[in-house]
Amino acid sequence: MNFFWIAGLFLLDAVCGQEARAGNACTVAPLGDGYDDTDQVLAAISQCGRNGTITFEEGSFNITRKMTWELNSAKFIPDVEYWLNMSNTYQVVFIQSQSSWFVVTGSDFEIDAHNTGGIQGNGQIWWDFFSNRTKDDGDGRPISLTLNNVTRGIIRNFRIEAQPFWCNCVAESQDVVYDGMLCNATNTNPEFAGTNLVPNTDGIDTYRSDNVSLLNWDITCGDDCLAIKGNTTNLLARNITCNGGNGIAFGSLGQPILSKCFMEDLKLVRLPEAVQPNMQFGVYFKSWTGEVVGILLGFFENVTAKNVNLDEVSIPLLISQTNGGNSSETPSTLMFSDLTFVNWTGTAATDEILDLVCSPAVNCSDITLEAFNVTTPWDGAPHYVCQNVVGLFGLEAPCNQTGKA
Ligand SMILES: *[C@@H]1O[C@H](CO)[C@@H](O)[C@H](O)[C@H]1NC(C)=O
Ligand SMILES: *[C@@H]1O[C@H](CO)[C@@H](O)[C@H](O)[C@H]1NC(C)=O
Ligand SMILES: *[C@@H]1O[C@H](CO)[C@@H](O)[C@H](O)[C@H]1NC(C)=O
Ligand SMILES: *[C@@H]1O[C@H](CO)[C@@H](O)[C@H](O)[C@H]1NC(C)=O
Ligand SMILES: *[C@@H]1O[C@H](CO)[C@@H](O)[C@H](O)[C@H]1NC(C)=O
Ligand SMILES: *[C@@H]1O[C@H](CO)[C@@H](O)[C@H](O)[C@H]1NC(C)=O
Ligand SMILES: *[C@@H]1O[C@H](CO)[C@@H](O)[C@H](O)[C@H]1NC(C)=O
Ligand SMILES: *[C@@H]1O[C@H](CO)[C@@H](O)[C@H](O)[C@H]1NC(C)=O
Ligand SMILES: *[C@@H]1O[C@H](CO)[C@@H](O)[C@H](O)[C@H]1NC(C)=O
Ligand SMILES: *[C@@H]1O[C@H](CO)[C@@H](O)[C@H](O)[C@H]1NC(C)=O
Ligand SMILES: *[C@@H]1O[C@H](CO)[C@@H](O)[C@H](O)[C@H]1NC(C)=O
Ligand SMILES: *[C@H]1O[C@@H](CO)[C@H](O)[C@@H](O)[C@@H]1NC(C)=O
Repeated sequence: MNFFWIAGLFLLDAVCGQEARAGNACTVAPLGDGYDDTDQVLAAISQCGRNGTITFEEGSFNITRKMTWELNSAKFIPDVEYWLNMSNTYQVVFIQSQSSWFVVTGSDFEIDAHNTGGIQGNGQIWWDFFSNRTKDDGDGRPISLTLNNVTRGIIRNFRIEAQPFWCNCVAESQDVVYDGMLCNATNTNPEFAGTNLVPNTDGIDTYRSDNVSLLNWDITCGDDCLAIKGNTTNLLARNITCNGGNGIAFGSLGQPILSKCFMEDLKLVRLPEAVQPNMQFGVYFKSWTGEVVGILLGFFENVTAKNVNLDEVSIPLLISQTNGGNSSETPSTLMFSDLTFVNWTGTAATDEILDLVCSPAVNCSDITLEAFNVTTPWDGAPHYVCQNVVGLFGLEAPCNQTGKA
């Protein structure tokens, strides 16, 4: 059974639920500007919320008071072709023109799914469908839950099963708390065992948002567990488990500013090879070369990652200022400074523990390691790459000038 309740005054933009499978079917269409949709949504939930299907037609629902949603409706069978048609999803997220299924916007609300409700993304159908197709940003695969233009919103104990694409996105928002979030993109089709069938299933992408807290997250995915993108400031992430994927990413195209990100109690867990072969990075920072995007004026500063436990992570800590480019291109001018990594334990899957490849154009400055004790396989000597770093504190052994690759 799926429950969630919503309090406060906000607009719910929903595109969801086709095809009734059993029981009653209700369809709710937004009444339109100036009207209140709360009564009709509650009526549909009481009529069709058990063993039924509620279809929210495209549009904005004006929910003006606290309500309880009791839903079994998440069991719709997605028609991939239908959802790929951009007319059937929202394009509110400006990063790379992504599509969204549910968009929540507004202020002073709380959505509590009590760990039983949320979104069934039916990802397997999508992953299989895209297994032999090109996957591009903005190709229409929907973000499961999008918060856009939110002020003071709380999402609590929410579950998103089998996200086809990004699980969450928060954009253009401030003072948002996510407390309790589960996302699980796990391939179960034996045909694709041992491959990463689930790329782009990021736990969350944050964009142009201030004061977002991510608390108590459990993410299984084949891509970035958290992707902190352009103009995210004052981010707090605490008690985050990332199962498989690429780890925690900082980086974006454009002229991004990322500042004051504090993360603690992070766990990166490698899954069995047949389920998900990637557990690529612990925390990584990427920027693009100057030539690709023109002159970059952004900076990443004051990022802390504390109490990080790694389980066979390929490269625990990486800064790459040539992501997607090649060495003949203009170096990136994105500046990294004041990065602190405290109390890192556990194991790496290679001896490349630290790989800081900073741009010769601007250098990285003030990188501090404290109680940074990640062990290499077979206890081999760790390999530390540090290029163009000014002010590196706390590294026990001298740097190796270049990587081994
Ligand atoms: C929402 O409903 C209220 C009445 O409860 C109305 O005053 C308001 O204009 C409606 N808002 C929108 C955006 O339709
Ligand atoms: C849903 O239907 C199934 C079988 O038709 C029944 O066993 C079950 O009790 C129903 N659940 C609810 C919540 O009504
Ligand atoms: C997409 O959906 C719109 C609106 O339902 C429809 O008019 C259009 O023909 C669809 N496009 C395709 C390629 O199916
Ligand atoms: C992809 O695979 C499906 C069957 O799994 C097949 O029907 C389809 O033609 C293939 N598409 C391409 C572009 O190869
Ligand atoms: C964001 O929401 C506020 C109300 O909370 C509204 O006034 C504003 O127009 C919205 N901005 C956009 C870009 O939709
Ligand atoms: C994720 O889904 C897979 C496949 O359905 C399941 O085996 C696994 O237990 C799930 N993980 C979590 C944390 O729910
Ligand atoms: C950490 O988050 C998980 C959910 O992902 C939760 O089960 C656990 O209780 C949390 N731990 C603490 C110390 O709050
Ligand atoms: C980030 O903010 C800066 C300064 O306000 C602005 O110049 C830049 O365009 C913004 N970048 C993005 C990606 O929003
Ligand atoms: C760095 O960020 C933390 C919050 O994570 C904040 O308390 C501290 O004041 C910031 N330091 C600077 C120099 O801005
Ligand atoms: C270091 O982090 C681990 C979790 O990864 C935690 O159990 C331990 O208490 C932390 N140590 C200190 C000194 O904070
Ligand atoms: C580093 O971790 C290893 C394995 O957990 C442990 O044996 C060693 O004592 C630790 N070293 C320090 C300096 O804490
Ligand atoms: C860095 O690499 C390790 C393992 O590859 C070596 O054991 C170190 O000797 C080397 N250190 C330097 C300063 O080059």
